[in-house]
Amino acid sequence: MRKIIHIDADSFYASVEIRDNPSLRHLPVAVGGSPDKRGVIATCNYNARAFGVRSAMSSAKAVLLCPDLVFVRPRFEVYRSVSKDIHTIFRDYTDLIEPLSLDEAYLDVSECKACKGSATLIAEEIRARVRQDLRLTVSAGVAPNKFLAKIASDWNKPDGIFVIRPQDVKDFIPQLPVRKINGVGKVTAAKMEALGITTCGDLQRLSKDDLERHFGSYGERLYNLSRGVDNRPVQTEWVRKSLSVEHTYDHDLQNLDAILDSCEPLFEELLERFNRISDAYLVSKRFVKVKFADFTQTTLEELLPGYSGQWRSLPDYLRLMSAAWARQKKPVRLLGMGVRLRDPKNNNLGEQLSLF
Ligand code: DCP
Ligand code: MG
Repeated sequence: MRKIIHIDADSFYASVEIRDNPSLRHLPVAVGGSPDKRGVIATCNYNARAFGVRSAMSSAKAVLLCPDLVFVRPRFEVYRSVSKDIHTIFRDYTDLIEPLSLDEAYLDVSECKACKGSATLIAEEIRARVRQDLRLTVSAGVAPNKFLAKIASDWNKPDGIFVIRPQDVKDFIPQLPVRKINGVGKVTAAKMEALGITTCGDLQRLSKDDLERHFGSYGERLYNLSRGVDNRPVQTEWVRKSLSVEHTYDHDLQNLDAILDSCEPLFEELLERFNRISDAYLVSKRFVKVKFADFTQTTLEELLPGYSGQWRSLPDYLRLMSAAWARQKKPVRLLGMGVRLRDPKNNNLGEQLSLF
């Protein structure tokens, strides 16, 4: 069973603007183009939403709904930089992060050991840290999959959290309106309503065949979602830049022989780890790391000019390790070895780089 958190910042652009200009705090605020220049609203704070102002609305219509609306020009560089700061907090809990936009992301925290592994406490901690460090609020949804986590983050918005535990899914899902399902827009919702379907519970009464007859290739997905089933993985855009293994020894290794003897198990472990990552990665360099007993350390790496499989050579690692050790010739507390990787997306795209 996975533990997924969906995080979505509250009225993101507007909250950043109000944070940086507190005199706006109690006013209805919209970020976007001004009404006299046929501008559009990117977002607005909840105060403005009470008047019916919404994202993507024309600014002209927004001032009709809310005559006192304060317009602020967007500062995208600032939002991008805040987004990076939020992701830095995320990365203290997991590397499995799928950004959906600047202010929204899925986190797979199934393997996270923080907060005794409680996804709910992790989500609360992330919310608290964003509030303290960045003076912004984010809402969180915690659930066993992406579909439910996203619904959950919206449930108690703004500045809220909602948790759907695996055992809660069966009771939660039947009452859920179909329009909460990602992919069910106005047209599909109307079609469903004509069939007497307004909730996931109604959908559950249709067979897979019925759903496919009415909704085509989307039918099977509806069958699963209406039961709270969603196996899509959290897909990171994160690219591994290196892979390495290291070991700290109980007793310092006193001489080169002891060091070289310790290399083979490390090399085996490196091969094993390498075989577990995507085979799209190519190796550009091999490297070794030596930490001496006095905690000084050195790394030595070498470029692999030929085909990338040639990094798999224990004698070459031994040669590199000897050279690294020879820099100080002292007892050693830690040895490491690894490879630097090429971005799999750029393997055949050398020319594309020149475009930038
Ligand atoms: N955005 C935009 N145009 C839209 C929708 C959004 O420019 N049509 C921008 C402004 C938002 C940001 O993207 O601040 C994030 O979008 P959200 O849908 O998450 O909206 P908010 O964060 O503003 O509000 P909420 O509290 O509902 O998440
Ligand atoms: Mg948001």
